[in-house]
Formats: sequence, structure tokens, C-alpha cells
Amino acid sequence: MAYFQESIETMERGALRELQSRKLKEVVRRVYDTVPAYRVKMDEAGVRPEDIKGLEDLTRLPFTVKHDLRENYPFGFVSADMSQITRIHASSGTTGKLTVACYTKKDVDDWADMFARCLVMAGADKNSKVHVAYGYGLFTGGLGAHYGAERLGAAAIPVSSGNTARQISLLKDFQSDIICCTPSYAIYIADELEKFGVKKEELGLKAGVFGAEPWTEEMRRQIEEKLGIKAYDIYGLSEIMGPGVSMECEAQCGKHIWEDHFIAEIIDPNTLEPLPYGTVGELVLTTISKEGMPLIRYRTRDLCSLIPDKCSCGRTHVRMTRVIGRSDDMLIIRGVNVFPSQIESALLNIHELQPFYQIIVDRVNMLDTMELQVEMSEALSKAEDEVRLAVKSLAEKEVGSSIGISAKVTLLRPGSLPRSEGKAKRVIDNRKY
Ligand code: DLL
Repeated sequence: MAYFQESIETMERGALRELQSRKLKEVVRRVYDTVPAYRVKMDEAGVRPEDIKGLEDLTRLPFTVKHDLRENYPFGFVSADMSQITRIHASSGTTGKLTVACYTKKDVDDWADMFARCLVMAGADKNSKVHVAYGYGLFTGGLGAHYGAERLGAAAIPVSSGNTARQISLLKDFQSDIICCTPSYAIYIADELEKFGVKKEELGLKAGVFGAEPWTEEMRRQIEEKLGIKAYDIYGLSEIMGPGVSMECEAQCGKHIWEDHFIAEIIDPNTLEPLPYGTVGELVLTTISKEGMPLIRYRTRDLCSLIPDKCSCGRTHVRMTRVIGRSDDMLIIRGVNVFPSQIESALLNIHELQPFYQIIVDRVNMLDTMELQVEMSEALSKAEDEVRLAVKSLAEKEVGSSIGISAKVTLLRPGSLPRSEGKAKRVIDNRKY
């Protein structure tokens, strides 16, 4: 079994908890002394740094939410002296104002280690060539993967996203064995191969490190088949670090969260009470190593559960299941909660449909409506009308039984929908609230 930092990745759980306890105390003291917003929050909650004696006191601490960061835009949550900050990223999200993340040199160093651990899980080593097709910009994806590849001693290829024709010719010419991009961009690249007359066998790819958006097992199957690779799920968010907070090992049964740097909890997003292992709720993360912008009990809004069992790979760090969606991306249609990922699963189980789809929600005569526009395979687009009708009703039936409400499926010709080079925009909600 290959590891990047074996003694940490396989650390005995008792020792890991001890390490977390010690670091938690330090970080709480640090933010109380250096971040006025945390001092206010903790004073309001009636908790002082000396009350935190270890992990068992974690739940006494107040939560941090995105709104706190926006209110203190841009640098209100910085805990280090600005002279120590060596990197600034930001994510735009959907609501406008940027969320800023500041890192010291040590933070960037730790991040590189964590991404290097992730790459090893995907089978990379120092002989690897890592094609980085995450955007570089202010987004954390590109540089996160880049530094991880370099830390491993592999060759980082900073292609960034976009210009798909060039991506394909570089993949072919350089024979990169690892590709890093969003799953929706991976499927786009796979789809374009044919157009450029390139066979998957002509590429040297062995594995992909895909994340930054929710995706499903059905999407994994399609990517693996179309690119002839093993597709791994990687998770992260700018506020906490960027990509590599957690990733799947070769067992592909949940993503190991690097617990020497983060403490993970699952809470009920309504009552805010902690939930036991195995129950789906909102992931809350505390950073225990960061210097630039440590965050205490940060509510990610991402819904998943934690798997504490020992993993066959030998790593001891807790795993998180696939993120089914963000609580703020959940659609409420005719009173029913629906996640786009449930729709993706249902649609992609039908072979005649392609992984390019859009969910259009509207309100007609006071009633919510949902239309699923999905592209047909080449074969289906050339088939008889009756065959298409049969596939359309099958899709409507599958979606209906999966989410519990009816949706109209519209089959589109291949290539009709806009392609994603980064995070896919799946939902168009035309309802006026
Ligand atoms: O998306 C960081 C990243 C880059 C992760 C590349 C993985 C790969 P943000 O732009 O701040 O950072 O968006 C973070 O994206 O809270 C999740 O809702 C979502 N997300 C990230 N990875 C996954 C994943 C990056 N594997 C937000 N599955 C997070 C589902 C994911 N959702």
C-alpha cells in the first residue's frame, strides 16, 4: 500500500484524537486573541479559551457561517499578521460578494502535503504527469492540485480550464496519467474526444481526481467508461483550505478527511444538534492547523454522513459519504425536497441518455413545475419517434419514483446544452418568490 505520509495517515485513532485535542486548544486561544469577531462570538456564547480542555468541549464553541466571513470582508477573519500571509484566494459563490481565504506559507505547505496524500490515493507517484484542468484564477482548484503534484515530485501541468481542443491534444502528446478537473468538465472532455478523432486508448490517463461539485455514482460510471480510467471523488472548500480536505482511497468507499488538520462533525441543520455517525446532516469543520484564517465549527452547508469504520486501505482518518448537495441548493418543489443529484442518478441510469442535463423549475398558476432537459445519445437521436417516446416516458417514470413528484422530460439533440468547464450550473429556477 502506498502512502505519502504513512505515519500520519495510519495514525492510531487514540493518538489522532489526542493530537486534535491539543491543537483545538491552541487554535481556540489563537482566534480569541487575534480575531475580534471570534472574541465577540465566544464572549456572547459565554465560553473562554481556558474552558476548552479538549475535543469533548468542542460543542461549547459557537458556529461560524459564511455570512460572518462576508460581514468581515475582506480580511476580518485573518489571524496572522498580514506580513505572514503569502496567498489569497476567493470564491464567488452564487450570491455575489466574495468569500476570501488567506494562507500563510505554512498553510500552503500543509495544503500541498494533503493534496499529495490525495494524489497517492489515486495511484500517482513521482513519475506521474498531472494534468491540472481546474481553473487557476482566484479559485483554489488549480493551485491546490498544482502544489500537491509538485510536493509529490510529480510533474504538474498547469493547463487550467477551457480550450478543450488544446486539453485533448496536450493529454495525448504529454501522456499524462492523472487528470484533475470537475466531473462535469471530465465528461465534456470525454465527449469531445470522438469529435477530435482521438480514442481513449491513445491517452495515457489512468485516474482522475474530480470534485468541486456534487456528482453521482452513475456519473462516475460514465466517466470511467468513456475515459477508461478510475475516477476519484475529492472534496474541499476555499474557506477551509481548498481541494484535498478529503478524498477517496482506492477502496472508493467514502472520502478520508485529514483529521490531523480538521475536526469533522455532522449536525442537524435545523436544531444544530450533533448527529451520530452514519446519519446524514450538515458537515461542520474546524481547522486546527491553519494560521492565516483558522475557522471554528464552520458550517459547510454540505450534506453527508461520516463513516468511522476501519478502512481496508489502512488509513485511520474518518470518511465522509458523497455530498448529496448543499442545503442551500435543495429545491423545494410542491413542498417536496429535491436534490439535483437525485435527478442525475435517475437520468443517468438510462443508457440512451447522456450526462448533459438541466433542471428548469417554474411556477404556473401557483403550481411548481419541473422540466428536465436532457441530451439523447447519438443513436437515440436517430431512432424512430416511438423509441424516443418510450425513453422519455421511462425517464419520467424513473425520476418520478426516485423523487416522489412528477417532472416533464424533454429530450434534446446531442450537443444542445451549454458545456461546463468548471462547476456545472444544473438548475434554472424561474420562480418568483
Ligand atoms: O470547490 C474547492 C475544490 C476544488 C474542491 C477542486 C474539489 C476540487 P469552493 O469553490 O469554495 O471550493 O466550493 C466549495 O463546492 O462547499 C461543496 O458544496 C462543493 N464541493 C466541493 N467538492 C465537492 C465534492 C472548491 N467532491 C463547495 N462533492 C463545497 C460535492 C463538492 N460537492
